[in-house]
Amino acid sequence: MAEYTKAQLTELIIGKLNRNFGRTVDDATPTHMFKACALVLRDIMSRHQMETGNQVWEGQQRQVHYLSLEFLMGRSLEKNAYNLGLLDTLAEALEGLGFSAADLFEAEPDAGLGNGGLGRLAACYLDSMTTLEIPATGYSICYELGIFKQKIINGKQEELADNWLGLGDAWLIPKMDEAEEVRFGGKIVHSWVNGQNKTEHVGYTAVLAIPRDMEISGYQTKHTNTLRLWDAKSPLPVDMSLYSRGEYLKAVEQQAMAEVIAKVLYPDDNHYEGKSLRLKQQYFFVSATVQSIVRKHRAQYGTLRNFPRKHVIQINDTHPTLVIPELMRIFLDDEGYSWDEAWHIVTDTVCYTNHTVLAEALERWPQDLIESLLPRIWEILKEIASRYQHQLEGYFGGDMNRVARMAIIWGGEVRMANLCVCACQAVNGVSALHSDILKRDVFQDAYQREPDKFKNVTNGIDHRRWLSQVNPKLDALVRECTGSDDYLLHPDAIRDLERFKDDKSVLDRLQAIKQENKRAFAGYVARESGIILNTDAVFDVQVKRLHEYKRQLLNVLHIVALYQQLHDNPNADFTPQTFLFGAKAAPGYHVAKQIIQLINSLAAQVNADPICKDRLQVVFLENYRVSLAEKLMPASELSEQISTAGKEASGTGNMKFMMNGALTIGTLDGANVEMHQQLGDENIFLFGLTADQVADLRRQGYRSMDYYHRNQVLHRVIDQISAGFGDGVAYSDLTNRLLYSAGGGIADEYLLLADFDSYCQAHRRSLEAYADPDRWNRMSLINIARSGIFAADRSIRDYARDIWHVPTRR
Ligand code: 26Q
Repeated sequence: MAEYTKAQLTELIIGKLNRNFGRTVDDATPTHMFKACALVLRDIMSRHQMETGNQVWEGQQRQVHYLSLEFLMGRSLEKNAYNLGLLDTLAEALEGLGFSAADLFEAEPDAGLGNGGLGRLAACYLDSMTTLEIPATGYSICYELGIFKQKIINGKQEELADNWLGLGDAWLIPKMDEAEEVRFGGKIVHSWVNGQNKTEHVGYTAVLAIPRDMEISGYQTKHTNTLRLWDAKSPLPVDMSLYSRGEYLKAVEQQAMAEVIAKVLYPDDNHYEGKSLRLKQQYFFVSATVQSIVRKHRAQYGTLRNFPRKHVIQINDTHPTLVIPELMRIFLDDEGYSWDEAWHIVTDTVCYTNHTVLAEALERWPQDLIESLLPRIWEILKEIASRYQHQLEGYFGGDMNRVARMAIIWGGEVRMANLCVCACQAVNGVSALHSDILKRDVFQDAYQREPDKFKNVTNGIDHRRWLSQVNPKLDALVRECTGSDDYLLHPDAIRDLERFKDDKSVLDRLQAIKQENKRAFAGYVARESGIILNTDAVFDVQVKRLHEYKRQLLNVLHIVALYQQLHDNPNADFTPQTFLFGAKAAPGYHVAKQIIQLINSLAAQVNADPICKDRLQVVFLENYRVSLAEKLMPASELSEQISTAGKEASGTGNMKFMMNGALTIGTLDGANVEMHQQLGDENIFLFGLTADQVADLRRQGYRSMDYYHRNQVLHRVIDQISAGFGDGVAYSDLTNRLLYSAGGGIADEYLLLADFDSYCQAHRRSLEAYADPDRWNRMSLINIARSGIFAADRSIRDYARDIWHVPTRR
């Protein structure tokens, strides 16, 4: 793969500096240098793309189209250099030019086109699909502003705009000639022309969708895929002075609509809000994508009859669901196919992945909104819904409750998940437990009718990025112990590491690597924030979006208990612990923001208390994001995965920690269940109610107040939080939610109090293990050795075999 020498790369970089920026090496800034390197790698990938694209075309292979409103790509320069086998050569070339590769990598802004797990999963899957040589394209929106930057000011979250283009667009190639037009509003006119039904859309507002393509490299392959990001532009020129009255208003409308559509990523994670702009974003990207796929297909095959054999469309949660009626629209209105012909093609093509069972995250769009914004789509939706309704009535007979539960349009709303379940070839959950819950609970009626439609594909992560790239010392140890770098393309091979579980020298090296990574991370934190982390303490880490179901507040309860214990017994033995948090809250999620403030109040209290010195430390890491996770994972020792059982669909952070040798304290939720299956009771710190026990307890009537009264420690912790700490901010709003029901909700909806005692015990078990370094290091090694099945390559092979029916490399 290393087809370039240092001299060649140097020449290419200088060429870019000269031609694109009018600079010599001497007057180039790091920004120029970063861009020049990005353009050089981009050219290499474009060449690969042309070569492999031709093979795909000639082989007429089935292609995967991965539709997602989010791709949380992070940084690309180091990734692409790694995949192309140019990491060392590039570093040498840069050094020769007086620049450090590490500094340039660090200068790249994260492409933050996603919120959290769902978006990062899509990014990991692009890497694996490309590495496994699957012809695949990702589609999303080229948001001008990605996920906001988080500042903590006076302990509170403030949001800043994330203007990532400018540097980040070095990777993007605009393709004006592949623009598509997307139509909103207006009216539908049906007429008969020569005995044929003709459908016409009049009075609409048009928006131009322009692709800004990002080339995606794979590891040790020339196969190259594309992430197509749609930018929105008005179809009219900016100067509107010449327009007559009617055109003028239309023109202003079109400009306004175009400017706003690709402006900003919605920062809600696991929460649905029926905002019309969000619906416009969804249709904009879906319509442009479908037109683009169909246009290329027609150009290659001249017919759409073979469409399902050549394409599979994977929809990442319900956000791109409108792809279903949009495909119908094109087959019916543009191709003139009958309803049944069109329906067969569509339903043979589309597959759906569910990522959540939280009721507040299920998309249900008001029908009036859809009708006025997307009149033709609305007609098609009504037809799909009414035909489905008939089938259901036939199948379930008089059981109108079930028919109502499964309805696509109900009570003035369009239910996207039900539409997906109706129309898709396959429906999958993202962990074994989650997929079971979908079958037994959320989609139980559909499951009874069509059991074979329901599948599981447990999530995975890009292990080349999340182990080999971010933790080079561990990567070196793995290679040495397993005797090769086979694990990079065959993640199962990492299992070989287990042969060294009783090898004292390997265990010691593992510990030394962790210690060095902790120091490196502490250095970074000191430079960025001035905070000095205690690297002799256990690094206990909870990083993920802030959500009540993820229970950051349970973590806080435990820390407050430790704090009180220290005050009660200042001279007792105490294992030093540093608790690290990182989390963004959705800007409108008030409770989540209060929890962030609480963590910061607690941190201020604990870190300033002399009793806690060198023993207890609490740090809130500002602006948690992909590039911060990359520094943190290698330094982590204890991974907090403590969601209420049944609520976290999978989790993927849990896998990143495991691969980097952190041990997990967690509930039997999401993919933790499968981690436990791999590890056994002895290599993970499990606690808390199971999903079934949670359901039982809720049925019996959960009373959090009983736990408050029965557990003295818990009682005191809650009283302290309610009163607040030294900064004078009281948190009784938060503690009241744990103790009292309000507004129809139940007290302590996520059962923190029910799990508190068990959680504290699990922490004590973890400290016992930590006190015995050999035992801890052995557990850590076993975690790494058994993490192979959580590689995204495994997930993508599952999708390829069970859902997409496409071949993979080797
Ligand atoms: C929907 C409508 C309107 C506005 C926003 C949204 C929206 C946006 C993002 C709804 C949900 C999301 C994100 C969900 C998400 O990240 N889910 C996570 O997916 C991961 C990958 O499968 C799982 O590992 C996590 O368990 C799951 O929480």
